[in-house]
Amino acid sequence: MTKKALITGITGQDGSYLADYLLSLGYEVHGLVRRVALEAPETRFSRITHLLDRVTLHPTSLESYASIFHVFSKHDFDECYHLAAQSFVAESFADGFSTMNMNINGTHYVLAALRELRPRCRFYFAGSSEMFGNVNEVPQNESTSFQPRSPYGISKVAGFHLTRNYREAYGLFCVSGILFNHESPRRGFEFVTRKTTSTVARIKLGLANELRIGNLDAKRDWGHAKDYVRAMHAMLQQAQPDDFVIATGQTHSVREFCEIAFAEVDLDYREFVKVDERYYRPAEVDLLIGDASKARRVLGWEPTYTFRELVKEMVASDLAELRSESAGGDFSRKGAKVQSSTNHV
Ligand code: NAP
Ligand code: F7E
Repeated sequence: MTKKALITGITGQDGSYLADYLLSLGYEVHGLVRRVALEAPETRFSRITHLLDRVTLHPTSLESYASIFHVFSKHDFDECYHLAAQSFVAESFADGFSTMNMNINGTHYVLAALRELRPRCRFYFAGSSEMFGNVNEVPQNESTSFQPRSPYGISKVAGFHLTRNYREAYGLFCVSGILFNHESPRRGFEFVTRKTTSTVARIKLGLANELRIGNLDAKRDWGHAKDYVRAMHAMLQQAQPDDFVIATGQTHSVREFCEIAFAEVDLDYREFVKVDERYYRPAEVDLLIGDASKARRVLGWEPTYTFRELVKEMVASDLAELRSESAGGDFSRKGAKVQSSTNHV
């Protein structure tokens, strides 16, 4: 029988790759989107343009229990991937309240609606290496303690505990993936990798002359989003619910990322990168490196992209995108299947 999956955050980097992956496996894919997104599909749906005619979208507010309840009352999903979140750490310092409200309550509402209406539906929570924060162990695994350094990290720790509590208290199949940084050509422009590769492309084409950036010494375990969405799916196929770290096991500094990205277009990053204090965070996570041996052993999961391949793909994609924009590229609008919700939400 065809499996039916719901993805919150389907318009984001991971949601779009996960939708691609589940469709390739024969799933019926549904997504929750903000109502406002329907007003500007050209920008809001840019990552899912290619699959709009193969998914069903539900305009829903994740800040309203009634709105989420309504979707679950109409549809019996086999799997729910809860990816929607305010995901930019820097923004969480600027507005901790909205990050907390969205990330914690949104997760709680989805879990509560599942418990009430669809207790058989399996649930995935998008946990994060930011939960480890000020790490007391290198590399970090499923037993490493959480010492978050940002409102974003704190909100993810709360979501992680909520997810575990619903599993233990109500017997729901609820799991958290503790995913380390993962990037791609679909990454948001504000994250350091895409900010770098998009600016490298602009510099190469003569449209910019510098990259203003913050802490070059921060180190991250960067993988490719395409690899990481396979792990999300694998977690929901297990006999027992459990949490997993997903990471490459290698760490690189922001400086190394810049060096390789500029070198891809035969430029020396030292000539273009300008450190700007505005991009420093009030509290930094200095070093992240994950130990995904449990995922390798239990899920049979392996990353397929190397760090260099990731950087190369992102630079090439940004160059191609910019060249096509300069040549007058166009957004082709496709019809999405949008299910109307009730008027009161
Ligand atoms: P992303 O590209 O920023 O996508 C976030 C998604 O959440 C978008 O679909 C966005 O919708 C939606 N969203 C944000 N605020 C919302 C709100 N108030 N109401 C409804 N929807 C809202 O993030 P991502 O990189 O795909 O990450 C997916 C999830 O994994 C997030 O929970 C993130 O925190 C977590 N995570 C990411 C990484 C990583 O390295 N990428 C690592 C660990 C965990 P709009 O398009 O309408 O804004
Ligand atoms: O920063 C440093 C910055 O914003 C990476 C999210 O997906 O991964 C992501 O969070 C590092 C930090 O990602 C700039 O200080 C220097 O040390 O790309 P980022 P993040 O904060 O690691 C985790 C796992 C998530 O869960 C999050 O949702 O780069 N950095 N200069 C900079 N960062 C940015 N954004 N911009 C700079 O100019």
